[in-house]
Amino acid sequence: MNLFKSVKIINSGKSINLKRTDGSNVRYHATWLRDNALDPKTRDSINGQRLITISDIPVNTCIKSATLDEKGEKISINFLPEKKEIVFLATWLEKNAYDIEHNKKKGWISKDLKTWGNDISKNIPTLDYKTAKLDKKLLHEWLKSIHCYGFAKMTGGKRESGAIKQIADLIGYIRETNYGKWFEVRSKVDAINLAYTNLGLELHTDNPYRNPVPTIQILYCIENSVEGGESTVVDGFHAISLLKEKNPGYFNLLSKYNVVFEFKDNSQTHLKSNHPIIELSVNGELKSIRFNNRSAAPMTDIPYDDMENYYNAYRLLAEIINDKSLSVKFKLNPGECFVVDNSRVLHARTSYSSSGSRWLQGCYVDKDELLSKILIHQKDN
Ligand code: NM2
Ligand code: OGA
Ligand code: ZN
Repeated sequence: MNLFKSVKIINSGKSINLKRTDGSNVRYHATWLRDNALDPKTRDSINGQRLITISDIPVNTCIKSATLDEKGEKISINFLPEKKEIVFLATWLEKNAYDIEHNKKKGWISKDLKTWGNDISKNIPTLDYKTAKLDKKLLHEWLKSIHCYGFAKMTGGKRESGAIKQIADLIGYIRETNYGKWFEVRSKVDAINLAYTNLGLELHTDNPYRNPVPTIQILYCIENSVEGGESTVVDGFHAISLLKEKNPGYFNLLSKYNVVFEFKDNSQTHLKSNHPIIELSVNGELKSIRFNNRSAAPMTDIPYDDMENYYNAYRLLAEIINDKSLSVKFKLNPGECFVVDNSRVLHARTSYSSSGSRWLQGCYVDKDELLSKILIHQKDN
């Protein structure tokens, strides 16, 4: 495919300008190009890792000549003072272009993600465990939906302790915490955490007091013959977009100030972490939500003048989160589990009776491995 029709050196050799066949332009800096050369002295030809450092690139690096081949597929560049000739593929340059319109709106959501409300109820991404083991393609689709929706279910697992580990292994590496590699979610006396009682739990994300916060969470059902004990999930990113629409000032407040989250288990553990409820990356992308009434500590990082409004903002977000149009409610049956992206999707349970039995196991898994599996599968197909 003919991508480019001409190349020009600009800015006294500090950059090049490539004209595309559609007439648009894209620029690259000399230092950027030199840093990203793909020759075997710059990048190891076996593992692709960079062999040079920034200090190896002369500070006065500039481009002496830049030529486009006839097909418009390759651009060869001669760098001074090194006198080094490097060839770049047009497709590679296009794929890595940075001279583009960057999203500057605060709170934008990656295009890989789809937000949802109650409408997803009839269409919850669900896979049977045995099918997942047999069909790589369906497993991959399921993994992609954990990323895309931050929520999926798996059915048809064994109704026994430890079966959760087999689900975790499909997704990535277990993140061990003070609660163990995985934990028993059952009602017990002298519970160290309200999750280990039969009380209802309001919509929340887990472990906001931990840094980093565990990303993927699995809740796996072994027994659930109680009355109540139903699960609800809500897309926190959807709730945040609605908050931003309704009141941008409130959205700003919740992303601007840290709140404190804390967990104490007297003898063993004392975790404390300061983070905003709405976390944005430096480029404004919506990264995560932390929301947990049970472990929110006194807020001490919000100035007196903003505290009143901060509470109003917090209250409005809670109202949106609890709006029925956002929630997906279901009761887990033995052998079923649900998976959430804990940096995005909130979960809750209703209180349950002391008659019957309810036994869930839970664990955390690192999302980076999930994303890695998705990329690897895309490359292979
Ligand atoms: N458990 C289930 O983050 C929380 O404190 C929620 C977490 C105890 C691991 C419960
Ligand atoms: C948890 C939790 C929900 C449930 O363990 O983190 O929120 O259904 N449990 O018991
Ligand atoms: Zn929880």
